[in-house]
Amino acid sequence: MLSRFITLAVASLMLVICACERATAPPTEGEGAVSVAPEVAGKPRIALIMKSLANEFFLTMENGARAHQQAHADQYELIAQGIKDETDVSRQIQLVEQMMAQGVNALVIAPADSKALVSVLKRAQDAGIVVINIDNKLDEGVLAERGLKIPFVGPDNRKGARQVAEYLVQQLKPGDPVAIVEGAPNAYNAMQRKLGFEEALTAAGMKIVSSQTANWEMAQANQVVSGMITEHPELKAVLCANDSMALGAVAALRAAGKLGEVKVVGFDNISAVQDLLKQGEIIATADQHADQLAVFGIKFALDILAGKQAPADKETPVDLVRKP
Ligand code: ALL
Repeated sequence: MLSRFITLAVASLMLVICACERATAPPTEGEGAVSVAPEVAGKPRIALIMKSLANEFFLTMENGARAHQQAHADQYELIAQGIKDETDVSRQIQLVEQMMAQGVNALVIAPADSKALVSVLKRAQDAGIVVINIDNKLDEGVLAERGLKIPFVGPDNRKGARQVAEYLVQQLKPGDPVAIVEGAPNAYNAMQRKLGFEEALTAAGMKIVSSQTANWEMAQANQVVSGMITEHPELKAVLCANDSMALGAVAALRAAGKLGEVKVVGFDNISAVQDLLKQGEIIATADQHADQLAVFGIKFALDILAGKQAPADKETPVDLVRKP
């Protein structure tokens, strides 16, 4: 009797061990394979990992994703997470680890740093989780080094920034001194926007007298722009890589009594800049349709989870928005 019981107990234990191994087994098509459809029991759980929720851009993104999930509640569950501070890269890495521990089926992520997130995302992919990169592209060199393929969904930031700057220069004279306020230096989209600004400014013969980062943050941009106008009192325009920083720039100009004298442009088209656009305190921005960005990523993830072929990168729209 006792021996029969022991045999049964050992047999069930073996079954449990086998089941766990199956659940955690990595995809079989080699490292970085994204076309494998992981087995999903019940509705898939998709984690959306964003950056600073203090930035309206990401709230809009989250709301868009939630609306999509509610309209497709029979198809998937959504867990949306963000960090408090734009540059808190280690917190974002922890979030990915937490989502892995919770056993999500897919991760849709806007990385705060294009290089530093690659390692943890590789671990996620190795564990069989579908990973989709949105908004800010991961560094291609680092991905290639690690043998990783992750589909990217997002706009051409260089093109968007160029459009904004081309509009601005129509209101300036060749040789006018201008300055750039850059996003986080470790973010690929920040680098692309800087390049787009520079291209249009140089082509129109503007003089770039300063280019500094304010890490996407309003308060930092306020400080940076105060310094710029003290050092270059003849400044004619400030090009900001996002709207949060454009708001900081406007605050600095207002405090210095230079509003109107120095033109400001941004990027994102958040609702907080709408009044300033009307008043011409910010003359242009770029709309990258934050409400749709995560949704595109979620749709990609659902396709892969359903065993459809892995989609290639997807370029999403970015449009110039001018003073109405
Ligand atoms: C970028 C976005 C936005 C945003 C910024 C701040 O990735 O594209 O322009 O303002 O993150 O984190």
